[in-house]
Amino acid sequence: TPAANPVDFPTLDLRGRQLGPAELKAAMPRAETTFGVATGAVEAIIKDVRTRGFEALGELAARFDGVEQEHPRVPAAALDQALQSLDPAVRAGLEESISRARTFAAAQKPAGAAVEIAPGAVVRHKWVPVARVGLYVPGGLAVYPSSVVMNVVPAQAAGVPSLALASPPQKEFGGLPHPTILAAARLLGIDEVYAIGGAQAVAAFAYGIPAGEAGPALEPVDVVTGPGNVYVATAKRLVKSVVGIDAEAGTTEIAVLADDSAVPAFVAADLVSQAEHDPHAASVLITPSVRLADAVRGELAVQVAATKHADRVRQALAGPQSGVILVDDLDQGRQVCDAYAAEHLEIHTEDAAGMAERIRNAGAIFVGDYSPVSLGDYCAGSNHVLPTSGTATFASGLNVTTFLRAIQVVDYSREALREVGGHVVALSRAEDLPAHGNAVSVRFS
Ligand code: HSO
Ligand code: ZN
Repeated sequence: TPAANPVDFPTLDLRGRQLGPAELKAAMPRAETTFGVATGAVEAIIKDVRTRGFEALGELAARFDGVEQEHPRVPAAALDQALQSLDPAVRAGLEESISRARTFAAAQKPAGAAVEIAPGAVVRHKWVPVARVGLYVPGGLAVYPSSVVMNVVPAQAAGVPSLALASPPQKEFGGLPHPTILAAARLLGIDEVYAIGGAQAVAAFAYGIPAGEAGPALEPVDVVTGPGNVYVATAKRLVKSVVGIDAEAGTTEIAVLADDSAVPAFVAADLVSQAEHDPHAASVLITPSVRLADAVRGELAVQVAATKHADRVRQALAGPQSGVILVDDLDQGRQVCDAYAAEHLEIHTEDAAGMAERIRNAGAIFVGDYSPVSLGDYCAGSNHVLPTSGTATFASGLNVTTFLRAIQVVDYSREALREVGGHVVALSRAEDLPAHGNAVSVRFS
């Protein structure tokens, strides 16, 4: 093969620098966030949907999606049709993805803590699913039926009884959402699907739309999940005092911690795979080995030249959010991983499993040569909706508990209350809330 053009993939050299956790965090390669730019426009859309319901949705569909629409509900026949027309190989892939995700989700249901704190004094957690979830699925360039699977499976495993899906109307599909999205919904047993785009879908889910001339009501939901552009993210942020939202999904990112035992072709392929999503995607290699870094660069040159979305990948790899971070040793490498808190962290080191145990911050960890991120994107059984932009320091990926609430149940007998009552009275006095203490004493006087 002719020598491919080298790929621009910047280096950050941390060798010999003793940086504390906060300094390390500040040194990490990150894209600037565009925050707040859409707030005004999105506020107007939410207000419009709240006050004018289906009429507003129709106008927004005409304005943003170029389609005529009276009522956004997708007919059941369109869902059936989409599944029938689905490529059999894609259907088989989705079925495998669903089955593996369901197996892991079923095992996630919390057992529920129940403790007899003292004789007759029982406190427990009662886990209850939310009643209704609205899932937004983007349209346009990124049509991700896999994301439908990842959002729906944990909600269903949690026992959520009502699930609705919204995705933008597409002109080329007669005003319906993309057929692959409809097919995925149908495969998962979802029959309530709407052709509504972006911020207006989030607004409709959050506040609901009463029945009217256009047709039946769209009932409000308790939780809105799903990825989307800056408008969707802004809408979710604006409605989150009314409904629960999943963590805001930023642009995808992969970090790879590797030593000389890594296979450069595998590492390069995985960096390219996530860079393919978006020119702003982040691909980061953390290694103490200059030799490995050079070998991965060589592989990138060859692989990027041959990949379909080479322009996008080149931009992502060259961006300020991507590059090689050179470290003194694997221990500093581990500290860098924790400072970066990647959405996806791959570990290609001699003792990959041991290293994975020591990592504290990551959305998901992929252990060893044969657990690439793209496996997790589709068919590992894990979830691909994961915290980005360093939010893995406090947030988790989508899972069954996202859709559950832990209600604390307190059940004391007369004797158990009497035994602890004096302490309640004393504490209530200390807080100058004597009626609190009285609510106990009154039961024994
Ligand atoms: N890597 C993306 C998910 C995805 N990949 C969907 C392919 N399709 C964010 O985790
Ligand atoms: Zn991906």
